[in-house]
Parts: sequence; structure tokens; C-alpha cells
Amino acid sequence: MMANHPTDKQIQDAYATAKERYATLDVDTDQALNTLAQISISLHCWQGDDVRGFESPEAGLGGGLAATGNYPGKARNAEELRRDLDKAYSLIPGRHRLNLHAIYAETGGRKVERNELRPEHFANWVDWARENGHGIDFNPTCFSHPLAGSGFTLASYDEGIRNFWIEHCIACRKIGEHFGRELGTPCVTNIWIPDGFKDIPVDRKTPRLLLKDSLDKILAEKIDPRYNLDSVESKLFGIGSESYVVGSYEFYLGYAIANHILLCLDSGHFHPTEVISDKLSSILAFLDEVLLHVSRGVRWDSDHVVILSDELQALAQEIIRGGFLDRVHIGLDYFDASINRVAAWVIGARNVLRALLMALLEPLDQLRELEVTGDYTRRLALLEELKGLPSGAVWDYFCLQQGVPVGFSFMDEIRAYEEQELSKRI
Ligand code: RNT
Ligand code: ZN
Repeated sequence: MMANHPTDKQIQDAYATAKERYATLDVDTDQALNTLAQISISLHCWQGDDVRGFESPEAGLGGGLAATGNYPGKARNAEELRRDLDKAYSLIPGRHRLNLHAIYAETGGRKVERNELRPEHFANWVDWARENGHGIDFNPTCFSHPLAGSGFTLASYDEGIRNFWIEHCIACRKIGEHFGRELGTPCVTNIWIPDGFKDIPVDRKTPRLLLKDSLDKILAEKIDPRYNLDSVESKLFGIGSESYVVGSYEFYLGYAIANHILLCLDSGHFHPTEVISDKLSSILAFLDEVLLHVSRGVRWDSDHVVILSDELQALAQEIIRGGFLDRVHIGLDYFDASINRVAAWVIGARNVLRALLMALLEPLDQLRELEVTGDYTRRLALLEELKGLPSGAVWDYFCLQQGVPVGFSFMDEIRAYEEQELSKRI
């Protein structure tokens, strides 16, 4: 299918009309776009190679994670992954971050144990990030490893196993600090562990106390928050940990508040009808900052590509309406191996930005006024009316302004990249 794309003039005219239309509601579209241009999304490197990494990609994915599909062209090494990321960033308006995992270390073919990883193993990533203006966020990889084979890491009953993963997490915080120092923007280092039981445990308490103790050891050394911010990510269940997950929401919420660190909310890590949008205003009453793993669960934590769903819009509205932009770190977390992986990044990231734009285009003062004065009829009517306003024209103009393809035309670039690059990877 050859799509006809709108001309620049058509985009500009549509924007001028949209701007006037929003002005009737006292919404300043230029201001919304200025704010949007400042927002950085952290793109998860692991969408590019189905969470394999470079350590032993043949070994298979552990931790109860699953990337299904066999679309050709996944990145097989760091050069390919960076090339794919470059392509993705070039199709997303704005300047964005990279979310790296420890298994993406480049050790020059030498086996380096995870507890011995150092900043030098990420030198190429730092150089690339500096050249391209990306901040980096980081994650210890506490899965896909023989010492995670039992399903337990930081909460293992085996002290040796616990210590290995404690050392790994400490090493990762230092690498995060290095990223922050080198790139001039703090790295959020996020700990997620798979620990849990497939079947009903007898003792739910002890693993949690062990995890608490491990985290205390990991965080014992203070690191300047200008360089590294610590975060912990909760989960409800995983494959192989259906009955009990040590690092539950309540556990980490408590831990984060007690220790003044960040909490990571992954949209796929709750009961299927439970949403993270409603949690932000509660959590941020007690925590300074949170990290989001924006994902999409379909019936379970399936990590589908993020679409412009009602929940994504609700999440964006909570961030904007609450004035939380500088306290919420927005990252993506999904892995779909059944479609073009570069497009998967682009589609998800563009959707997050679109949701934020729609939230930025709300006549917030008016809506608040209606709520405070108890005029819930007008509140409902106005909220519904807003859905039909031309936010798409504002979005198109933003893409034009930022020098990235407008609308569906980004898929032309994806197709060309697939022909020139991805299809050659056999
Ligand atoms: C797993 C967590 C975690 C991972 C990444 C790869 O359920 O969501 O964030 O997806 O660390
Ligand atoms: Zn996650």
C-alpha cells in the first residue's frame, strides 16, 4: 500500500485551525508543544533483541519472562542494537533516554561475571549516548543466569546466591552513577527480581525479610542523587511465580517510602483490571519520585506494545493534572518479537507522547472549577467534548516541527530500514 502523505502546508494549516479551536477554551497549543518537547521517554533497549543481551544470547530468557514471535531482524550485537535505536529515535519527536540492562555489557568477548561488571564495560554505550544526547537509565539483570535458576535471587535462602546478586546490584548502582556523571543527567537504576513461588508457600514472611536485608546491603553506600537514583519494581505474579512474588507492591511501596527511594510501577504488574493511573497521586503524596514502566498486558503481563488506550490517557492525565512531570520518570517496558522491533519502539513511544499531548491540551482550570463548584454535569460534558477536538493536528505539527515523519509516513522509513538492514540479518 502506498499512502499519500499530507504536505507541510496542509499540516501547518490544520495546526492553525486547531490552535484557534483550542484557544476558544483558553488552551495554548504552542505552550503545550513547548512542554511536550521537554519530556524524555526512556526507551528500553531490550525490545530490540527480545531481552537476550550479549552475555549468552543462546541461553534463553529466564525470570518467567517471555518474548513470543519470530519476526526476522532482531539485533545480534551492540552495533546492530544501537543502529536500530538510532533509527527508532529518528522517528520519535523530541530527545529521549535509553534504558539499559546489565546483560547489554560489552566485554570484548571476555566472560565477566555480573558481580564484576564495571563502567568500562559500558564505554561504547556512554560514548554513543553522549554523541546523541541521550541520558541512560539502568537495570541489574537478576535473571537469565545459572544463579537465578532456582527462581530466587536477592531473596534466596542460599546466602551465597544472595550475596552474588547483592554484589551485582551494587556494581550496577556504581555503573548508574558513572552514567549520571558522564552524561550530566541522573541515571535511574531499577531493581526488579523474579523471586517467587509457583505453588502456595508455607512461609511468605522469611523471603521478604531476606529481600529487605539484601536491599539494605545494596543501598548501604550512599550515592549522590545527582548521578544515580535507586528504584524498586514490584510485581504481582510471573510465569513460575504464580502463587507468590516476594517483591510485591505492598512490599516495595513500604520499602521505597521507608528508604526514600523510587518505586517503579509497571502497568502489567497488577491485577488485570487494576490500573496504575489511580496510584500516582497517592504514592506521590509520600514519595518524591516514581519510575513508570509503561507496558500493556493483554489478559496477563504479556508486555504488548503500548497503544493509545484509555488507561494510557488516564496515566498521562494524572501526570499532567497533578503537575508531576518532574517527579515521574517515564520508561517503556514491553517486548514483542512478532512485529518489526524498531516499529514497536516507535509506536509505543509516539503513543506515550500523544497521550501526554492530549493531557497537555486539556482546559484544566475550567475542568477544576467545574469540579470544585460541584457542576459534575458540565464536567462530564466537557471531558467528552474534548475527545473530539483536533489534538491530531497539533500532534502532526509537533512531528513536523521536530523534524520527524508526520503520521503514518514513519512506516515508510521502517520499511526502507527493513529492506536495507533488518532483512540482511539471518
Ligand atoms: C519484568 C519486569 C522488568 C523486565 C525488564 C526486562 O516483569 O517488568 O522490568 O521487563 O527488566
Ligand atoms: Zn517492568
